[in-house]
Amino acid sequence: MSRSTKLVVNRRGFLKGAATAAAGAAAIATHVPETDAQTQPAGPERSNASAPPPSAAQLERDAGAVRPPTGGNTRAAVRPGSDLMVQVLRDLGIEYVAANPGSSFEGIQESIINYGDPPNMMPEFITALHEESAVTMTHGYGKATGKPMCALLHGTIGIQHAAMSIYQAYYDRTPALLIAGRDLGFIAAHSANDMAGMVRSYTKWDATPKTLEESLVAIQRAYIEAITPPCGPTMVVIDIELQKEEAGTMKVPAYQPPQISGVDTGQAQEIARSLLDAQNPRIAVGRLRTPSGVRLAVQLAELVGASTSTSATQGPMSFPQRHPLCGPGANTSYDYTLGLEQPGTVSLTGPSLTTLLARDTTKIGFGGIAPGVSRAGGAGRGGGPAGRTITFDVDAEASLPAIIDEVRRQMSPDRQRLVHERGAKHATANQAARIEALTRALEQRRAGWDASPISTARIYAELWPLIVDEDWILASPSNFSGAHNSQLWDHNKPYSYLGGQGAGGMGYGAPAAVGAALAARSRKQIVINVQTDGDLNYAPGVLWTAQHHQLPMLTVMHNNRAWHQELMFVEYMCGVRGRGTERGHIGTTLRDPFIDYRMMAASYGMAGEGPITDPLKLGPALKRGLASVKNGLPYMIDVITQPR
Ligand SMILES: Cc1ncc(C[n+]2csc(CCOP(=O)(O)OP(=O)(O)O)c2C)c(N)n1
Repeated sequence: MSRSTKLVVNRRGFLKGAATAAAGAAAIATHVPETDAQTQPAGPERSNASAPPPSAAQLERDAGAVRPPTGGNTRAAVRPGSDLMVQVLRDLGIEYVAANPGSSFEGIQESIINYGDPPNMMPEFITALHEESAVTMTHGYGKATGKPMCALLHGTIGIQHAAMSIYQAYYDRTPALLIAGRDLGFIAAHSANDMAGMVRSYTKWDATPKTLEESLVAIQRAYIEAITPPCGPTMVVIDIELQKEEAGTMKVPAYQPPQISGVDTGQAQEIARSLLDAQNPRIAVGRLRTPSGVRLAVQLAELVGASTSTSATQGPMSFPQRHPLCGPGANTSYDYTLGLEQPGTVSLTGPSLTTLLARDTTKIGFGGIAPGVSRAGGAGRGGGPAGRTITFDVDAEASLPAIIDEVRRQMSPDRQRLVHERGAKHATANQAARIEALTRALEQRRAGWDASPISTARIYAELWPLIVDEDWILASPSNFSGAHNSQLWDHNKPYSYLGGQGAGGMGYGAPAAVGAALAARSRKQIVINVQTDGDLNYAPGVLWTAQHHQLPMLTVMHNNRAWHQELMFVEYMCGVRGRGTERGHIGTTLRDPFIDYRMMAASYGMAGEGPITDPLKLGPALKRGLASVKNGLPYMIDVITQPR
């Protein structure tokens, strides 16, 4: 497909760089990462680079000095195309669309807020102060629910602001639906022939439809691609003209949910037989796709009386941490291990069966690997003795119903008795191991209990009794604040802990917590955000979003007044070079002046308190914060903490 760029005078009467698809070009440009080189134009043709320099008048407009034209050339459709686009989102169950406003999607925005009964509901427009935050909200929401939410991005510039967040969601295998508005007529500098190209290497799929009908199909397809494992963000670029077009009697196409492949019947029979024949089977559970996958994993473990491992303390959608079968079990010599979405599983681009050696271990799933990235798995990994491994590159969640059916079919009274006996022994052993680990953990967390700056362990320890009976989500990554939740809290729901940033990019914690809080608001849950200070300062405006939309989010600052991770690196470098660490704080600390986070939150309208330096004042502050959050309003507690 080839395209050309030419200068034309548009209906609004000024010059623009317009893309014209060559005759016969495919109507929708789509990609999958492996084939985009074949489907996308290469080189300068893909951009406006060949256009002559913009005129003075255009530069004025690009800088916002000229108001958009009104009247004649703005089409006032009776049934605008964007109403149908919003109807598609509604039919897909998209709860929220987050965006920082931009005229390239003014049609869609107007439809969200005015179309339907009631308007601005399913989806609701969520006001973001930065595109990076808007997309990270979809990341947090996606991890909390297993479903995509949507973000709107304004032209090339909105996509570039959002790029890191898109990359992180992709790396984290989180579904998200991104719609980028394009207006080739109004501001050429915000447009390009191939806008999605900027993020193509870390989106799972994209399209630039050429008609309204194709736009509706493309939104549906983008949703399907986002939720089909390996999950990831997808993008549809939609021209402003299509949003404003008169739809007439056009119908919204019916949505067909995807059929997600699991193991076939023969494979399910074999896995069920292995689980039932084994004397001591093990199920190793990584990150499943949705809460229903977690329910199925619990069902299978209980049916076969297998001890299980979980990744619930590393991220969402895994086995409940304190389920009686979760733990090493009564006997750690496992003769058969079934791995469900474990990191390290071989990931290919489509379902395929790879028999590596034989069958002491069976691994199902795409593991902890971003779509399109493959990593070698190895025989004998997964908790079993070195032996033969079979890997099925299909979705574990979609495989579980067939395996469960087969286990039920192959179950005999003798096996049932064995399962009960084994399960009871595992439960006793796991409970004892848990008490021992908890006792040890509590003992360790006493260190520095009364210290000021306040210990990070104390924050988690004081929070736990206050939230134990609530339906909570810990949305923020906890590794920088000691990961004390891993041992002190019980991660018993698919969404208890949402895990890390995805690809380690800072500026994630607060917007991800806001995304999770959007999910929480509709589900009567609460969100805990233990917020590192460096991370918050990338995009603090998201606090305003939390306040504006009245989200149940408690932010407790882990305020160590530094980018402490980097301080440690720089001090190490000073040390190994033998020049002393005295100046390691330069460029790595947030002092002179200190930042006042209570005041920052207050300026966005959010209630809060702090900075707290006296550990005795922490507990009462947390109580007040939770009372606010349970009342549906976010709250900020600034705590001056130990570095880690
Ligand atoms: C976008 C981005 N920029 C820079 C970094 C490098 N980096 C890694 S950790 C870190 C410090 C983060 O500071 P803070 O969130 O306060 O956590 P702390 O290390 O103090 O616990 C930085 C800047 C990064 N990971 N991502």
